[in-house]
Amino acid sequence: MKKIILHTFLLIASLCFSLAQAQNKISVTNLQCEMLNNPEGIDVLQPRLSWQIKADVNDVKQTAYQILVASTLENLNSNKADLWDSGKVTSNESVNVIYNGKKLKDRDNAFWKVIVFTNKGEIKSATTAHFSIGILTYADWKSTRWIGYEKLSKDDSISQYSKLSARYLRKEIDVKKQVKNAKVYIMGMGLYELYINGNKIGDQVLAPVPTDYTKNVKYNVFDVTSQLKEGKNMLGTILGNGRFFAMRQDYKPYKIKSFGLPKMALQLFVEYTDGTKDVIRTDDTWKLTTNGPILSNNEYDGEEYDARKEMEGWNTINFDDSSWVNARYVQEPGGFYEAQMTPNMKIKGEVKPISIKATAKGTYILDMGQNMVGWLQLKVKGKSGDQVTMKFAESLQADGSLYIANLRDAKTTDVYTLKGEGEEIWEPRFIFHGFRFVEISGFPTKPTVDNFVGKVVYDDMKTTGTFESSNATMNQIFKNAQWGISGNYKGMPIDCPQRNERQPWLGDRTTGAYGESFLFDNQTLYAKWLDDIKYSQTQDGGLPDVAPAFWRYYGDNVTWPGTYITVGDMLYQQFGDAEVIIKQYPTMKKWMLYMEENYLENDLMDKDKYGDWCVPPESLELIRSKDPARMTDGQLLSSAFYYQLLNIMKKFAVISNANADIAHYDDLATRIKKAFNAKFLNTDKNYYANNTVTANVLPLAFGMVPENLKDKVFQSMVHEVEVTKQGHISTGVIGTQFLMRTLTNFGRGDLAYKLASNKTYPSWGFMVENGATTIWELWNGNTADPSMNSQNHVMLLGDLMIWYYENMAGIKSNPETPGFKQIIMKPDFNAGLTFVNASYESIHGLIKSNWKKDKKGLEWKISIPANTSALVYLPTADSKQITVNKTKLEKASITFKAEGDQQVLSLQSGDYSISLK
Ligand code: RAM
Repeated sequence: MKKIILHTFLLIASLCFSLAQAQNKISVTNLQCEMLNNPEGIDVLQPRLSWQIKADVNDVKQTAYQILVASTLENLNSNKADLWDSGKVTSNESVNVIYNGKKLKDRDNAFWKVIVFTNKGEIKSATTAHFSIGILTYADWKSTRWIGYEKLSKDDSISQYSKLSARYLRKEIDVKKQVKNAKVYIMGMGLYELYINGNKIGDQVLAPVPTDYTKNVKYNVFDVTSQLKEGKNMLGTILGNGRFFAMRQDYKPYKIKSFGLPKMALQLFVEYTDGTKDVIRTDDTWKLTTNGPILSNNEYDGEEYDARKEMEGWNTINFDDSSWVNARYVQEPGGFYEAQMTPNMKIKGEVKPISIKATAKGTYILDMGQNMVGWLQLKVKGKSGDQVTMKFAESLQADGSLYIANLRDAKTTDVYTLKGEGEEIWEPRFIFHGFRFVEISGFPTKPTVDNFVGKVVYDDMKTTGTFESSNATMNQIFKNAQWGISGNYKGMPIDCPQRNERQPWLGDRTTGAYGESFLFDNQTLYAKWLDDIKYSQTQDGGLPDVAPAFWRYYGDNVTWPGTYITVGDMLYQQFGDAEVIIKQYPTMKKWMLYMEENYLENDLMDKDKYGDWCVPPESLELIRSKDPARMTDGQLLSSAFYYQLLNIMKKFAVISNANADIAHYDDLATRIKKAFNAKFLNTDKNYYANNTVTANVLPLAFGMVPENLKDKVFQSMVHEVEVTKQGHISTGVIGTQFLMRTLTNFGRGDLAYKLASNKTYPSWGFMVENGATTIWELWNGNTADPSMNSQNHVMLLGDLMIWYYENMAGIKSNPETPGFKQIIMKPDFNAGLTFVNASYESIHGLIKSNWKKDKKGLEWKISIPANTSALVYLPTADSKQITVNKTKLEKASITFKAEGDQQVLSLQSGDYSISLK
């Protein structure tokens, strides 16, 4: 009976849907599970489901949804929701709806769709989506053995410049019957490539994402149903080093973590059409060789490849492996096994070189025209044994040769030895470089730019933001930021891609991650990073400055580890991700208490390590300033930060249902604020400490300044920026994170604009003027000592990108309704720009803000995604001046109110053309 009712309901409903779809052009798309498209092998049993509503008509609101989840596509297509039929749920939530159906288990498959009920009709999702559960039970892994080869070959070395040849593994398997469904679960440490019958599985590169392998090991899952055939099949893998067999083995072993030699574990799970099943697991019948063409692969030093050693057909059944050995059983890496819940890296683009020039030495200098991260593909013809060497660097010296001093001891060199069989095309597999220039030597003929293609490599995430304005410098800074941010995503956010460092430093991303989230869909990457940080916590609660702690820096300061909390806040604000907060809250709380118990003295936190890192120094070759007038007191930094973190923790306590903690955070915050003002606020002169911009901007941004002195302290800061520094930056990594928004929020958007558009030292524009195509590590990056001077570092962006979007474009998520459920559109039209065209693909859909201003007035076109709304601010006290979609505001059916000398319009979803005359 129930079934009949459901079917009749679905029939009537589907008639209504087509009607609604035809009339209103509303569609439901972008179905995601755990913010991933059709993920294989997820790590949770109650995943979150999200969808987007797209509409060509205005004012579309979801009133209810019905989610149908089935164990097969056939079931779903015939509306047999055997896993979960949510029923019609009255709700406007279209993101992060928690699965609440039949209990799922290891390897279960699920197919789903959603019916959305709106004020404009009912719509079913245009497509169906899929997810599968990983292997969550350790017992299901138990009989899968780790295999590898824990010996060095004759050319390998464990040294400062470790060399290790790649491991090649193969295993012939017998597929007995017709395959209905096959999935492979692979842990290949440090990096793997997987082949079936000679074909590479997936288009990921440098997989899996790096972790501290003693804490957690990520497995990747692939549906390989179509790759297997009945009869004999060949599985093949290549194992590279990645972060597992670390690059600098005998160099500071107490500091640099290494995990051993590469190893792997794999399960191939096969279900036949007759319902029977088979599992193929790694064991010592797998064959292995270290004598393949990849002689060395070392992230800092490069890859060496000898094409003469290629083993034609090694990953197919027709190959003689009699010279190979049996793989050995080796120890597990130690960490928990977890399905990787963030996409791997991919080749995300290609760059054609812009020039190639011969040098007096007989080598060639190739210019990519862009400081990029990835590698170079080489096309070459020559004799067997010819050797092409490619050395990578970010810039050139005055004499036209590579500038390599800032790479420190990274050799950044790829070597390709030709087999001499016609045109040979090669690119490395297990390394990457940060480079714009390449020195080519040993090329057998005269190379041209057509012999090379740059491959741009970063995590496979969507570009979500565009930005263009009337200021060319600001536009170029935006492009540089895009290149820099994406290039430094390597399964974790790293500080730089070129020198012998490349570490996931926490402090570089405190608010940077938030700005980045407008440009790239970095949600799953940062959620993974918070797990890395969680796993790096010491027993008593301490957190490191680098996580995963490949470099072991446990210095117990506040500003760097505090990023754990601010990035959580970003995920909540930008993506509405409350689950991540609930998951991380206990670890966050433990760290906050640990710091309080160990380092709070007289209600102040005296634990700082890096100061306001990298302020513009007193002389141009310095890396770090020694001038007390430029530096900000460490106790001030750590106390202000800790105060700010307490406020965020208050919010998290509510989200995590830990309300009992709030009183403590509150009490502590009140005490710190009091002690802070007593110690640092100079009430005669109305500034903090030594009156650096950073000393004033933190208490202003964090709401620590007594109400009656707010304006005065702000004026002290303005005087420093505007008069003393003549409209230039004087802040480092800490102060710059709050600078632009604070200037604007307190009414001096024009001064923020001056900083953003400046071309003279120190400024972002100065980098652009000096040929930068990414963001430098140092304001004086063109003159400073090379020992710490990367040309592709994103930490100095501070809050600049947030300011571009929230304050210039006017695209901000209302903190009350995280994830852009309600958008605050409040551009500062008077800062100095005359137009902005910006867009942001939020989790609810595409937001656009295009405004232009001239003597006649303001024209503003905006798009608000379906099922969201916006508060739109117009700079006039007189509502009669406003027209919306050619109708006078007062005659349009739009709610609005005056707020000071602005009008605030409450707009529902859709496209609007607003003019102010
Ligand atoms: C350097 C890097 C990094 C920074 C640390 C403190 O190693 O520049 O970005 O966070 O110092």
